[in-house]
Amino acid sequence: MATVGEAGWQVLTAHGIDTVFGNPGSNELPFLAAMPQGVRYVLGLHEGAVLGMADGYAQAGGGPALVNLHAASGSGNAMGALTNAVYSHSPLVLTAGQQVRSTIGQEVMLTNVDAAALPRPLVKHSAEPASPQDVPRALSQAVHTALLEPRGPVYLSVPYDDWAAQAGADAAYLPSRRTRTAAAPDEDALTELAGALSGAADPVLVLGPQVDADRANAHAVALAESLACPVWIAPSASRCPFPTRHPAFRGILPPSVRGVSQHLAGHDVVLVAGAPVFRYHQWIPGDLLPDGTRLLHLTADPAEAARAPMGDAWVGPVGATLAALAQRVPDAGRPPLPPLPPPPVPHGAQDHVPPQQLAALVRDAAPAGTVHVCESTSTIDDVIAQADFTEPGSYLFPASGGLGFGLPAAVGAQLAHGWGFDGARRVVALVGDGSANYGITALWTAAQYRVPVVFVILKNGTYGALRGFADLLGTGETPGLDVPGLDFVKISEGYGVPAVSVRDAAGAAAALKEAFAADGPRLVEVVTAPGAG
Ligand code: TPP
Repeated sequence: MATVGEAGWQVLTAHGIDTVFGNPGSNELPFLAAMPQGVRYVLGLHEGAVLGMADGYAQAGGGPALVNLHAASGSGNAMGALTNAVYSHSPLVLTAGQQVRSTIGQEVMLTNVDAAALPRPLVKHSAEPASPQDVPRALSQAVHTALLEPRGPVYLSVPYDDWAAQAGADAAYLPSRRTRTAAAPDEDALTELAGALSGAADPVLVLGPQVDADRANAHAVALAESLACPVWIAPSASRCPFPTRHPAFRGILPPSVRGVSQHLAGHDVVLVAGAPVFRYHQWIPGDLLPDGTRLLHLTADPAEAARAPMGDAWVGPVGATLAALAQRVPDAGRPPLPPLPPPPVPHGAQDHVPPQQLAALVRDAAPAGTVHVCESTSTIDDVIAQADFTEPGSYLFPASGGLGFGLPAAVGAQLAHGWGFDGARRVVALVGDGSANYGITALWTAAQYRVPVVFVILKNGTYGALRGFADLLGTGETPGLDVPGLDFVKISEGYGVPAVSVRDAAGAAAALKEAFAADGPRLVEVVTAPGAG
């Protein structure tokens, strides 16, 4: 007869789970002791980094990622990073160790009091099984729930004495179970959407992260070419759903009501696919839509459909629906859009490299298909303007805006891409000198597991995005806006990642070339504003 630990791990490995991202405590040791051969444990030194790594791993690899956290305190540390995983629809299975079942009521040390309630507003499902024998089934439920559309993180708290208990015979049914969401688009939806798009005089596509997650970028291109229409990325983009050098590509919509509305003016039909309507960020009020514009919304997430303030929504598989629309919508007979002129690359002085110039240098130094994990909050438009993304999965950004994603997610993404071995994709992290501090311990994991991420720190000495907000809100000079005195070379070397600091374009180009040629992680600190070094 199997133990609960053996039966539980059989469920996990049956779903292809071969990696645990974790930071352990006493409550978790029995679970880890039952870990079968062939499963690798990736240690993160802080739970925010643990979760960010798992998020990057799941987004880059497309499968579920298992996270193991220490009771309430470890779960709490992971909570900020969890907000990103919710909005990136990452199928994360979070497990947390609980104290011995018979002692939970006494609230002995390290009891996770009311454990299932702890992450509840964020996760799709949260539970603590009512008996040891229910643990394998609860794990199975957790994995299926995380993977069923709309995907998302789930949480399971397990008392640590459960793992050694005898499993029930029923557990044998679990490993081979499969659950599926309907993969075919709805015929009525296709007819309506195709009719509205082909009948439009001046349509526009607004694409979101789900298009990229579904690897439907090429279908979006085909549809845009049939319609001869411009394509925008939805505001606050966490992925890039369209090739950035395609003539139809227009960039990211600004994250405000008025900004979106102004950019959509003149279009009679807008199809928003695979994004919420909309992830506004800056409060600049205005009309939700321009006069005479009809908004059609295609999403896999019923909650996204329901909470939108305008438009008609269809809930269904985003990638498959775009593929079918691309087949069904006839060529509009309009001339193709002329491409936008390539953006000029600003040149810095001897003492700094402007972000857009740095983005161009990274583009030129990175091997084709490199995944860009970006968390330099005031320079996203610069990166997108210079980028030459052709493949799905080329770009990741924290989906809820919670900082601490960039460095860890880059490590997780590189692990999903097989350490970059044998021609597998490389990963570069473009992270601000403010953002880097929230997930800095990921450098240690990169060093210890020799994960060859190129970490680029954009050093401007300030929280640039907040300075932008201070201008917008008219709040002037508030406290807490600058981050002077950080030496990322020393910090990086302290965690075991070789690093250099550069302040001119030639130095940056040389350092990037060397970093991409290395067989382990490298960090390049680049001064991006005058006086920041
Ligand atoms: N804390 C968390 C966990 N998430 C946040 N989004 C913030 C604080 C608020 N915040 C948003 S942008 C930002 C801060 C602190 C500044 C980031 O600065 P940096 O990484 O240097 O990039 P820059 O804006 O200068 O380009």
